[in-house]
Amino acid sequence: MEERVEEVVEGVTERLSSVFEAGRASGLGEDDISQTIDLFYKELSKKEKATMSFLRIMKVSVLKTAYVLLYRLLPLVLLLSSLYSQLQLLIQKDPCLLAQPMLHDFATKIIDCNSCLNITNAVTINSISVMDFMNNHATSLQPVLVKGAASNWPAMSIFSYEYFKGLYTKNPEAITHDREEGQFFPYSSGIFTLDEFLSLDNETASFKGKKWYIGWSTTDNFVGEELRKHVKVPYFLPPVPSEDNLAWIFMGAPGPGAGLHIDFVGRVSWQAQLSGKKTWTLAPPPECETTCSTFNVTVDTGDIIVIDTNSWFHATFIHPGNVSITFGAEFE
Ligand SMILES: O=C(O)CCC(=O)C(=O)O
Repeated sequence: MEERVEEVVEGVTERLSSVFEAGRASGLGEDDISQTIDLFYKELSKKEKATMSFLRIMKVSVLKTAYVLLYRLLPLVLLLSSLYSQLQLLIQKDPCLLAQPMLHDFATKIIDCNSCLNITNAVTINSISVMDFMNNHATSLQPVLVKGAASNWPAMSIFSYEYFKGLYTKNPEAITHDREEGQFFPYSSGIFTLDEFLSLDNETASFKGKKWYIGWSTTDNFVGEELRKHVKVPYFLPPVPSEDNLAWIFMGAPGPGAGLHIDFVGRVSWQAQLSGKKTWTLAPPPECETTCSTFNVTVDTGDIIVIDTNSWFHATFIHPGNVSITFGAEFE
């Protein structure tokens, strides 16, 4: 087929050149030559005409496609890939950026909606063994509320603003460590860093002034070891490696707690309610919002809740009464 096309093109080109030459030789001007070419074209056979216009169309389409790719799509692709690399660099420098709701779509996993399909509440349990928990609940998306599981922890009477401030002040390197390695959640408190939190004036610290609710994570060895003198691994979870010092602390006054968000943390989290009473609102991610339900779970003082915060959007509310203080971590 290719040979045939080439033959036709060669034949037409040769004849066209001879028409040109003949025209020039007999002293014709440009207009006469173009009229001659028109006549020449009319004399071409159907097949010759079809081949020539096919080639013309091909040439125009190839040029058009090249133009669109080069001038329209290429800059867009370059712009997007440069934005993507910039974003990757920013996230490498400051992983806390992933806590920004705007960036969650880059980070959160897409869940299979069958796994939240019939979940409309948390399972509430009074007592459970490690084996029962691991076999029947650890991999399910249904949150588990274990009543009273932290009620004999010393932390219930020890943890307070003054305790946390004293702990960090005893070891200033821990402040530097957690400022650089940890995350701080200001919510609507107007307190933006761990350093600011640890320097609150007495009135604010004792909730007599402006009310606040904040959270932070710690991976500092000293802080981790001290905190773990007063809290335990929940009795229904397997032991954690001793070097695993990650902990999340949330505390603040009655009223709104965390705004609706989804996490990007390593594993499934548990949280012990050491003081106050908190209601969690859990909502499925957008891909499951028509198939799965939104529901609330209320956690009383002394209870422990286990939630896959990477799969459920969550927001919290602290009930009127005591200040809320929680200690949480992740498990395998
Ligand atoms: O305890 C809270 O108020 C919020 C907890 C939270 O947002 C989380 O663990 O991701």
